[in-house]
Amino acid sequence: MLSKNISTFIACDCEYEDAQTVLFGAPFDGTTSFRPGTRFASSAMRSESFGIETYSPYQDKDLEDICVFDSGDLELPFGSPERALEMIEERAAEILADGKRPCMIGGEHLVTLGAVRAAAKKYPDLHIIHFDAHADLRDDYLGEQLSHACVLHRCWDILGDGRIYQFGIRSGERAEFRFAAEHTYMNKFNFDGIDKAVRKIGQQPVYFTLDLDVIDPSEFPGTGTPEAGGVSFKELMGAIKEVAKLNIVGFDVNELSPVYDQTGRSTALACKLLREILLYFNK
Ligand SMILES: [Mn+2]
Repeated sequence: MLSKNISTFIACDCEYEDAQTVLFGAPFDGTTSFRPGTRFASSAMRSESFGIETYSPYQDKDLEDICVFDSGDLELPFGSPERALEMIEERAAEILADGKRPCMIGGEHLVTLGAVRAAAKKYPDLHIIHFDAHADLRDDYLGEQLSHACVLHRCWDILGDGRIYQFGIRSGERAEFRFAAEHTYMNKFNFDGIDKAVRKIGQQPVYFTLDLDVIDPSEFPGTGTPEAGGVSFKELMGAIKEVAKLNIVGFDVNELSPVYDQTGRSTALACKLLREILLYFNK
């Protein structure tokens, strides 16, 4: 008998019941302020993931030895951020209710809000670790509160002061940096102080959101809002190794835009990074 052609991220073909981590795609880029295209990231990452090895020489671990279930992409409506967020929250909540950890592939960064809403309901003492070039702390963008430029402000609405830790930030309006000084822990430009943050958070539950544009555009050009002066892949790997010490209850990678990835190197980087994250976070 022949079997169905089912596309997953490489080696993420475990049974749902056995999986500790459940992957899903949130192909939404409806509020992207500059250059859209992130809706194609999850499908591009699945197909390009077969260009990387399942084995990590960094960790001497293999995706074949851990249990990740890829539940595919959500079919998100165009033109309704709120409905898209509801569907993302539903999916994340279902995974969390089953005692598993959601791993979401964006999409633009707004998708994070759906998963954070679900995680904060299950874990009222939730914290967020946020890697990004952009502060994403605007209260509104052109009058719209549900925008990828506002996503961390919306998360703050839920979590309040002192629960959001931001790293690598090098872009935003003055008001966002003032907001950060009062309400979040922000480290500009790099990952200095990540070890301190990890110690401070301890074993409280953490949602980790990784906007891939934190990486320098020379290494990662495939994104809608490239911002010069970013971190390197190696620096990011070091920071993720620190984050892995935390109690990560959910995470996402977002803002890969295959449309601007003419050479394919950004997608290849994102795939390798996701492999490393899945292996680091697997306990
Ligand atoms: Mn960003």
